[in-house]
Amino acid sequence: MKARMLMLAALVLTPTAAFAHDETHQGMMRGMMPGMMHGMAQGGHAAEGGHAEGVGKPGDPEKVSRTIRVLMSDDMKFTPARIVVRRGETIRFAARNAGKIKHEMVIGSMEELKQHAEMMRKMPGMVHADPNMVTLAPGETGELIWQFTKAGTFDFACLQPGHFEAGMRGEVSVK
Ligand SMILES: [Cu+2]
Repeated sequence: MKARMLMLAALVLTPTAAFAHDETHQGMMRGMMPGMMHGMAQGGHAAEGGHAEGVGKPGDPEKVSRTIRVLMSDDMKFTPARIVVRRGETIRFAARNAGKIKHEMVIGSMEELKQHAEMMRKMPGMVHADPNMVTLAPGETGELIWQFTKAGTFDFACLQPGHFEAGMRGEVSVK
């Protein structure tokens, strides 16, 4: 009971985290975590904002400031795992999956990523696709264009089941 109260408190304190997910996610959350949905509904967050809104917003491909290459590997690592950008920059993350299993890069707050990872762990077959993420098959390349509008330290992670827990995550410092 105490743990659940803490979770609700965290949700209320992070209004932009994970509340505006697509129908599939919300449907599952409704079924799986009625207490959480209740908390969200009370806060009125469900209808607000977009994905990873607290971190920035989907970038305009015509206004890319620079490209940063990111490698994903089966040892559950992103290379680089520490990225520094300036506030306002629009970054094209050119990601490559150098491994033999599926990986992805999802930008968000740590709270948001943890919740999402938990959902992915419970629903391994879940297909998800949002502007704040890129999912890559083995050997595939892809891109994610994101504008970092706020200063601070933000996170990215691979939310394939178990990968986040195995340490497949990184940080973006926005100066
Ligand atoms: Cu992965």
